[in-house]
Amino acid sequence: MTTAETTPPPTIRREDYRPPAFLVDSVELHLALHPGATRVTASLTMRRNPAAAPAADLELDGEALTLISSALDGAPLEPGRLARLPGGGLRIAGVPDAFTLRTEVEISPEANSELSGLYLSGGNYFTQCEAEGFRRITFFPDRPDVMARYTTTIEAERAACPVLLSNGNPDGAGELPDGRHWARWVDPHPKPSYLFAVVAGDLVAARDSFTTQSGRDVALAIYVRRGDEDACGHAMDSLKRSMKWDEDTYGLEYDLDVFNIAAVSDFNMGAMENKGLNVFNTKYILARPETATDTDYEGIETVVAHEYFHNWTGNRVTCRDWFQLSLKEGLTVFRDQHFSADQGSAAVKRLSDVRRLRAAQFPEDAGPMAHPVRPDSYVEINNFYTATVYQKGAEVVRMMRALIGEAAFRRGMDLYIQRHDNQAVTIEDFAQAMQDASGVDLSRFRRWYGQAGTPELRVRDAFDPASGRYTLTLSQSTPPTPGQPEKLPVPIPVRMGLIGADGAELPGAGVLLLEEAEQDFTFDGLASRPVPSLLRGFSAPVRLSGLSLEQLGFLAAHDSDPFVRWDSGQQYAVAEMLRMVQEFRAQKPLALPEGLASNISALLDGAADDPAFAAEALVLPSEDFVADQMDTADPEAVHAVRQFLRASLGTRFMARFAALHDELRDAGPYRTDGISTGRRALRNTALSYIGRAEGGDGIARAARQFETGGNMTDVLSALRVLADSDAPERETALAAFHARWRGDDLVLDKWFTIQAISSREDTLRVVEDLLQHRDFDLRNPNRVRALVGAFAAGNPARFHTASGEGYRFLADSVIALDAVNTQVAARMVGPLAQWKRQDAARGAIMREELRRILARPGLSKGTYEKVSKGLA
Ligand code: 0A1
Ligand code: ZN
Repeated sequence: MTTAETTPPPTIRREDYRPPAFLVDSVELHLALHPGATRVTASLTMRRNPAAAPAADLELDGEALTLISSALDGAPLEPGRLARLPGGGLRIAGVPDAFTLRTEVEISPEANSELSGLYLSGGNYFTQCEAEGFRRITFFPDRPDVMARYTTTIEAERAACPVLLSNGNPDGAGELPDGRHWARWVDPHPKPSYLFAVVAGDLVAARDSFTTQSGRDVALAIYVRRGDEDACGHAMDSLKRSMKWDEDTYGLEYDLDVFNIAAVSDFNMGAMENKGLNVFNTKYILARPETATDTDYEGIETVVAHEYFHNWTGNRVTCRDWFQLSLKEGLTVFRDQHFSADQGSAAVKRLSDVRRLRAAQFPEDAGPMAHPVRPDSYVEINNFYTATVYQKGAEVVRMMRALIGEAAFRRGMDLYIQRHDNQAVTIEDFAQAMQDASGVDLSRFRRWYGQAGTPELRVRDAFDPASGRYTLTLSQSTPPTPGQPEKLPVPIPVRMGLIGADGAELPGAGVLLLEEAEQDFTFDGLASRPVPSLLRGFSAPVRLSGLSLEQLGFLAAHDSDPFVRWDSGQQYAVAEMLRMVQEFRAQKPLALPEGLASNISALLDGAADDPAFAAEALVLPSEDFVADQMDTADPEAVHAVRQFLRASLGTRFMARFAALHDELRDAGPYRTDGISTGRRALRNTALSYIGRAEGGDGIARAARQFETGGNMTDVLSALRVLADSDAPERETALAAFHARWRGDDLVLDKWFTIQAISSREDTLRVVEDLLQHRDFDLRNPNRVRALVGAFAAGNPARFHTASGEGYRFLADSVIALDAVNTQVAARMVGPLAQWKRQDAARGAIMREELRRILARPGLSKGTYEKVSKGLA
């Protein structure tokens, strides 16, 4: 895992893909669990791959394994035929065409702070094998195109581990001497090693069942720590709705007798789709009204659906190699977004998906780690679980569906699964199925998979009153990205409409397909110049420019498409904020722009009709989003402008915000339907404005809401207002929150985050103190993300403090983390690598800090890749 100072780790290239020399038909695994020394015995039934170049020797991946014994077809292997490979793998010389290999290794779950392979969390055993964790459990050709049938036997001490779980269906259990017991699991479906899982420990299950469309009963269970079984209802309900949705939408039925989920508090990511045994970060399972926010509830629904949907898109049909990661991830995100949209307000769901794409993926696509949805090379695959592979990948699938139509897309999915069930395939195979099912030529469209960078879409228009002809000129270009200086045009579906001066929709709405660098589209028979409504529903992941402030204001008020209405309002605000940033830099006094004020006023007028939409639209564009539109960011100026606007809008509309805050109080029990969450969102947006207003009673309101709030959404919104203030109520509330929730790690994460993202000037000091807090733990990824991640990625004003202390803090954290958990460490580097966006002075310090990290001996290859690419 670590690299010598002098030799940079190797780059893996897509073009170097070769089929595996040996295949594994079946795997018989036996795990004897002990915290410090677990014995893993693996019997692999193997044969030469007829489709591969012949190889004399067998090479297996392995990492952090102690080899105890090995035998080929029952005969112990003489040491002379065995060699250890540099990374820890094994080479066996001169193997026959077909054979059974048996190896016995020892591993230490206790010593595994990487949380990849088999590890301990709170005394219980969990595994994480994607992408390359199985090699930390046993010697194996650990690559997704080797698909095998697994039988797994687990044995452990009964008292410590009453629950023993693995993939597939249960197939026997029994007692052993010395208080130990065993359980066997058989997974009938061939799978790649990254989908292997074992969970063992003292867990309790919340249970339910689901009857599939063909009438089979599936036993559902969610395993959690004792005491948490009452917090699984929302996850279970989301699971059953996902199972039903996949049947209704794609005819896809679950394929085992049991579906198990286990929740763990120490986890590198959100969750993992292991076959029949999903492992989840507790953050995406546990929810009670008093501990989880509306955002948490939404996250649970989405992630449960995502992992469930992987059963077909990812597990039954898997990836040939890791360059194809978006084959499963882009498609599965597309599916979970579609599912969530179907559960509530599709329009509001789309806004928040787009907001997330712009916040995470657009900057990535414009930065030093920019890569195509199907990358060409990597050093550490764990660095490529990115917003580009996931979110942009989903946008590409979405565009494909728009191009070929819904019915053809469904036929394409059927064909894809029918053709490739139980295979490890490529993105090309997916595109081919869509092309064959639709008859639409997608050859140009495939550029979306190979080209990095966010296309820029520009619009010009002209109207000829004499002929009534309106001409829209659309042009596109994609900026250069590392390794890709020249870009080709990509097909961009632009869903659009035309709006008349009175705000009415005119004929001519449809989808324009921009395929060339520039194209004209004409509309005849118009009485006057219309306003174009472009990119309805955000029909393509591009940056749109060319509309005037006036047109944006008009669209924000009149368009029938909620996405364009929301986005035009946001773009309007961005334009004004950029202008104000210039004024601030020129030390001119700031004033509230009347146009912006009247947009907000109009939103407030209509707020009651659609509170969820109003809540989204009333929030000003984030500091990062505004800075992202500048040639050189100015975090201080952007922060000052945004705070000024929040305060002046709060002051101007105080009475109306106060009325919303009073009227929208929850009546009755907590509910998570779209109406209820929309009302809470709007109410808390109002509170946040009042909290900044001059002469307002925001602190008193927040303090009251903090004390009496009946759910975490309201309590946390109130605490956020207090934590941002200098009021004495701040300390009292933070202390009370800590005292009340110190036993609940997910809630305690919120306590860390709220302090890390406070706009107060002393935030960095506070964060540094929190790093020493007895409840802080560098080994827990959620806690690290809650404090270090939230500060570096969620508090631009304080992270980019001119002194460079924020940068030093992050570099120190990365260095400390790299010795504990390299995956989490590498993921923290991002904000430092964006130095080109900052001014020269900040950029120089950021580079200095990156160099300091790079100079550390024994740096992991993941962190090395992020830092060295960040410096380039
Ligand atoms: N396949 C999972 C994501 C995942 C990736 C890597 C992990 O460990 C390093 C864990 C989870 C998903 O898409 O949900
Ligand atoms: Zn996934």
